[in-house]
Amino acid sequence: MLVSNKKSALYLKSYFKQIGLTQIVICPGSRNLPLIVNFSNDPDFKVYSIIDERVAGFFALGLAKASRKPTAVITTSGSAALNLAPAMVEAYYQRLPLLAITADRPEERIEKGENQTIVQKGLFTNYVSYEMELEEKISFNLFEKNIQSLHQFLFQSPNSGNVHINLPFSEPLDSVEYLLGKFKFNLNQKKAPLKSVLNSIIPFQKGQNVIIYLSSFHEDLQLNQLLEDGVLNKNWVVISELHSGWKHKNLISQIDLILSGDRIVHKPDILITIGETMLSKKFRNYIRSLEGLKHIDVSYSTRNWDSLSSDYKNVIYNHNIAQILDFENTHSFQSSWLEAEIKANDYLKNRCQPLIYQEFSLVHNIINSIDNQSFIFWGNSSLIRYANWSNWKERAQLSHLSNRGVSGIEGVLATAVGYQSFIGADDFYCFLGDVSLLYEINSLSVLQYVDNFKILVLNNHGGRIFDQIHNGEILGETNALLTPHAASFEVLAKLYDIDYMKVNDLNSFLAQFPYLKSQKGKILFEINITDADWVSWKDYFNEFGSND
Ligand SMILES: Cc1ncc(C[n+]2csc(CCOP(=O)(O)OP(=O)(O)O)c2C)c(N)n1
Repeated sequence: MLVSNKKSALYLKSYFKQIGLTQIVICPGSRNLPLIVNFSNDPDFKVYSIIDERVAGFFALGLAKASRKPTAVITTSGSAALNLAPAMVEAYYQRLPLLAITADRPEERIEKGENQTIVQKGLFTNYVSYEMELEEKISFNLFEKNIQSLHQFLFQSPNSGNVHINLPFSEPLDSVEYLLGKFKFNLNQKKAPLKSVLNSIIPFQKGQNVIIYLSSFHEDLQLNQLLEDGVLNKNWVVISELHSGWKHKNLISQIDLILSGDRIVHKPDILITIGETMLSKKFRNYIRSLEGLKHIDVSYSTRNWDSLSSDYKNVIYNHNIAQILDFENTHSFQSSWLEAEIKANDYLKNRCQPLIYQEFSLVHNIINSIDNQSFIFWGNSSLIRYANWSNWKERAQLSHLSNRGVSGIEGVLATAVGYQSFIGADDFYCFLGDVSLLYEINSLSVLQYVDNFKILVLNNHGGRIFDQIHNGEILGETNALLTPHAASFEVLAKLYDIDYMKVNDLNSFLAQFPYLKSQKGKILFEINITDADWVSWKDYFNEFGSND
């Protein structure tokens, strides 16, 4: 097989093969030629070529999210490497095994006026869980030794997080040789000690009541089983967001509605949070208002989320989670929360029937009408909130996905396409706001890697979430928060050769959405919301009043 004569590139490829890392996203460039040669010539790797590093980073993030396996994205040097930053930050907070492999110039050429050169050592320092540099002439033995700690890091848990490997290469970059045979590294994987278990035992007291709040977390059968047992047999109250990966008829989904108006619920003594950032600002404010509340935060790595309560403890998730969460609530505590949930759901049902041509009502209807087993990747901004307010709990077979690591509007489409390219679902939707889609137009180029993909775009002609959460009057005439545009999504669809459909009112939605559902292929479906259709969140639910 033809390979580059750079030893670091050669051994890295062999290591990836040995651990089954086969999905490689390549961003074209010169300095990374040794890596490109090695991966493109080896049929054991599935190689994607993506020009925009920001898109490539998120596409690889989607692959990693779907496969739960280390996935590599390879760039050339300079700003190309830096353009991976948004995806690396997202991977860091979602604890996904995204590996940024950046080619660099040799050390003596850095900061010497060379082209496409920046300081790449420590490029993502605050947002990377493991970083290393591999010298180009590295010996087999040294590589084996150096890779050992990366190996330990990657496989200590499925949620270890992201990695940056920087590889300096000197010229010539295109020297190749034929390689017969293959390398095998001697890799030991020590089991990580179950540290902190003993001092994690929490002294729950009889009569104290606990609420668990689940935001987005990696689906975990052990945890799901524990939660199910808790709500059924120990009066647990579990508030869940739609993308949490756990569904149960007795979970609490309508937290914003429950905390609106005068619905009385029992106050908890202890809050346990599991997962990424919390979507509900109303719940955060509620928790902050409770005096003497204890907060136990279960996470995959150490963090300090002590802003909700001064009595805070971080517990690292591990196999002994059942021993850690050893508590039982009073029956009346659980029933007060379940009653509030039933009332909220009844209210919601009445509020959303019949269907009206308004943003929330349409999102609610879409969740209720798409086929079982469908996947929906939600854009940030208003859409994920609408979805979370819907009765998603009743559609237990749908899979809801999101990028809530840092909640950016960028990269959602590219992540979704990466995810779908790995799972190849029959029905996969990505639902975005118009500004979010325009922000990442380049991501449409990666649709070439999927057969079926439906983009829903809620076109309310600007980033209208700001109309919901801020008082535009203080911003004067220019109101720079709003970004109205006259972009044509039809032209965009043409540009990328995908089908296009548009609805402007209730009748066209009712006629066209069932047709969209029945179709295969790649389709951009625009839901046009004019100012006349636009309704403030406060008006959907008089009691809501939540400014999130
Ligand atoms: C990368 C990034 N830049 C800016 C923001 C701030 N932001 C949040 S929502 C939003 C507007 C999104 O507009 P759109 O996608 O049309 O959705 P809508 O607000 O109409 O729901 C912006 C700019 C962000 N979250 N991420």
